[in-house]
Formats: sequence, C-alpha cells, structure tokens
Amino acid sequence: MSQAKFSTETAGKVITCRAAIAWTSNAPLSIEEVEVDPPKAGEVRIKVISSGICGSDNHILDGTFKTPLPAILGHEGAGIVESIGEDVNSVKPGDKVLLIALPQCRKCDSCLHAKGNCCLKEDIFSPFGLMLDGTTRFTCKGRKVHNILGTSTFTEYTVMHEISVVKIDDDAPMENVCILACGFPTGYGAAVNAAQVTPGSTCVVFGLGGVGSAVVLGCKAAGASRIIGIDINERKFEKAKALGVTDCLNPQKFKKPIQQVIMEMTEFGADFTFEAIGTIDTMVAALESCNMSYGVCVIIGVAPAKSQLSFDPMKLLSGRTLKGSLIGEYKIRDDIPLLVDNYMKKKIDVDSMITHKLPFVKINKGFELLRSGKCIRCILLF
Ligand code: PAD
Ligand code: ZN
Ligand code: ZN
Repeated sequence: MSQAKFSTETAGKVITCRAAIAWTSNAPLSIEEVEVDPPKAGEVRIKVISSGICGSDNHILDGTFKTPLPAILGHEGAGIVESIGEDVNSVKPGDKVLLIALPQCRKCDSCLHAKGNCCLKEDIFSPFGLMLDGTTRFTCKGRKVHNILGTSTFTEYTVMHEISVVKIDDDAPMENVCILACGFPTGYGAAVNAAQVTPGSTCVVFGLGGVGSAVVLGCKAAGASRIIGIDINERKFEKAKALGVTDCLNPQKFKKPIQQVIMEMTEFGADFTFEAIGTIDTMVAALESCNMSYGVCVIIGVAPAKSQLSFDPMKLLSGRTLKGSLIGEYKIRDDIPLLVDNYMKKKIDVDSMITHKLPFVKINKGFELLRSGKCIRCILLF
C-alpha cells in the first residue's frame, strides 16, 4: 500500500494559502490569500487535492440557495489530513479522506435509525456557515469568512468536523475520487437506495447534469430497461445516451406538458421518476410522470429558498410515493468507503461523469462550464 506524504511542520500553526472567496452572490469568485486556523477539538485540517463543482454551489452563487457570505464554497472534495484536533479518533495526519457536506455523528436520532442519514449536526436546512462552536477557521484581509455546509473545498486547506470527514483507501485516485463526496452518491443512491429501482422498470430522470447522470448510472445498475432523460440542453443527450439513457427529450420541443408526453410514451406512467434540477415545475412534472398507483418520485434538486411545492393531493391518494433524498441516503462514514472500494474495483463507473479538469485558479471558468451546460462534472485540481 502506498503511504500518502504529509508534513507535520504546520500542525498547530495558522496556514496561509489560497482560496476562492464568494464575497457576494452573482459575482465571480476571487482568488485570495487566506489564513486557516488550526483545528479545534473534534476537528480536522485537510490539504485539499481535488474538488468537483456541484449544482448546489451554483445555487448559492446565483442566490437561490441562501447561506451567509463571504464564504468559501465547495463541498465535493478529496484531500489529505494535515493535522487533527483533540479527541479525533477516526482519522490521522496523512490519511486520504473525502470531504462531505452531510455529517454522520453516529449519535443523533437520525444516525441511530437504520434508515436515517440526515444527521442532526448538519448545516444544510438553515446554513449558518460556521463550525458547531459558532466560529470560523477562515480569515481573509482581516475579515472572518464563512464556511459552506461545514465543508469548504475551494481552498488549499480547510477545517472540518471529524464527523463529516470520510477516511478512504490509501490507493484511491485523488484526482477523480472527489466525485464520490457528493454528485455520484447523490444520484446513484437516489436510484438504488431511495427509489430502489427494480429490474425491467421504466425510469425518468429530469436533469442530465452531474447528479442526473449518476441517477442514470444507478438506474442502469439496478436493471432498469428503459431510462428516459429530460433536459432543456440538448448538448447533454450524447453523453446521457452513452451512460444508459434510452430516450432523450427536450421539454421545450413539445407543445404539451412533458408529463403528458411521458404518460403517452409509457402508457401508464413510469415506475420511477427523479428530479435532479431544483425547480418547482420540474418537481411537479416528475411527480405527475410516475404511475398513479405504484410510481415512486424522488426529489433530489434543491429548490429556491422559501419556495413551496403545490400539487393536487389526489395525485398521491391513488398510491404514488413522493420522497426526497439527501446524498443518496448513504450514511456517509459507513457507506461511502465501500463505494470508493467498488469504484477502485471498477464495479461503478464514476470517471465517465468527469468531463473537465481545471487548475483551481480557473474556478470561474469551471462555473461557466457548468452554467453553459458544456460539462457534466468539472474537477478542480489543487
Ligand atoms: P447541473 O447544473 O450539472 O445539472 C442540472 C441540469 O438540469 C442541467 O443539465 C440543465 O440543463 C438541466 N435543466 C435546468 N433547467 C431545466 C428544466 N427546466 N428542464 C429540464 N432540464 C433543466 O447540476 P447538478 O447535477 O450538480 O445538480 C442538480 C440538482 O441536484 C441541483 O438542484 C443541486 O442543488 C441538487 C443536489 N442535491 C443533492 C442532494 O443531496 N439532494 C446533492 C447535490 C446536488
Ligand atoms: Zn453537491
Ligand atoms: Zn448524527
């Protein structure tokens, strides 16, 4: 086994490094020099090696997902532990880790439940952008800078709680494995865990970006025989077909609502539908596209702040199931290392989702690629 290289020279000291700061929404990120404090008790300081850019980061920048700014965004990272605070037992300096926005404290109601993964220590539903003790480890130009969902990966060094840090195999390929910190498990797990897609079934995936592509891979792995992919950006269709989508539809090309088109294509509606975009309209369309009696609709997309989902409750009375899924219902510290092992054994195809790699300093170009739909997943390398 190869041993990761690390230095303990910086342990206990403030590290000065580069980070991309989001000073306000709807503006480019700016690469700045930041000071990163040493980790406190229960915390881990990590040298970031790679980070994906997720649709949720873009929702923060366009103001639809509210979290305090200025902040260092990014929540899909892979790195090496630089130093640990007191009482940290599950990782040590030099360990290879994934940096994940959803913790697993193993003590709260959700963590102790066999099915729950929405750890009560998470910072997702009303993000405050600070560590659990109410402070931040980042300073830029004398100003305190928030973290994002306890993660912050758009920086050369970050500090996270141990409960959100997942130790992975020493031989994991660090340039690509970051995708297993958010996009891949979110989509794949929505299919195999949340929906429990069955062999021979028909699935519909709304949104063929990074997360939707991983849903497609999950549906395919579960044996779905028909996978209908929906996107307004037809650039996505070629890749989607390569991943396993059997029919690609652009809703803007039809005069009638897309749910009606799907009902006609599938006769009685799909067995499983997934919303991986984050708009109310597409959530309703996904619900109405699944079979009225036994269809299952899984909401993955993050809807704009304060929006409300509204639909005729009779749509559920007939037997449909509507559910949501966070990071694919994985209990991150228990389950994600196994996904990494399966990736390394080539049992799951994560690499095909990665279409671009850029040096970290070109982060704004990475966001441009995401917004224009030219990429599925773009990875930043540090
Ligand atoms: P992405 O930008 O890569 O993909 C979104 C796709 O949706 C793009 O291909 C768009 O072209 C397409 N699209 C946009 N509007 C429409 C529309 N009206 N109709 C059809 N297609 C459309 O983002 P992503 O894949 O990284 O993220 C997708 C969503 O998943 C986003 O809302 C993000 O916040 C959410 C997410 N959820 C979790 C979770 O745990 N539930 C985790 C990570 C991301
Ligand atoms: Zn994400
Ligand atoms: Zn918990």
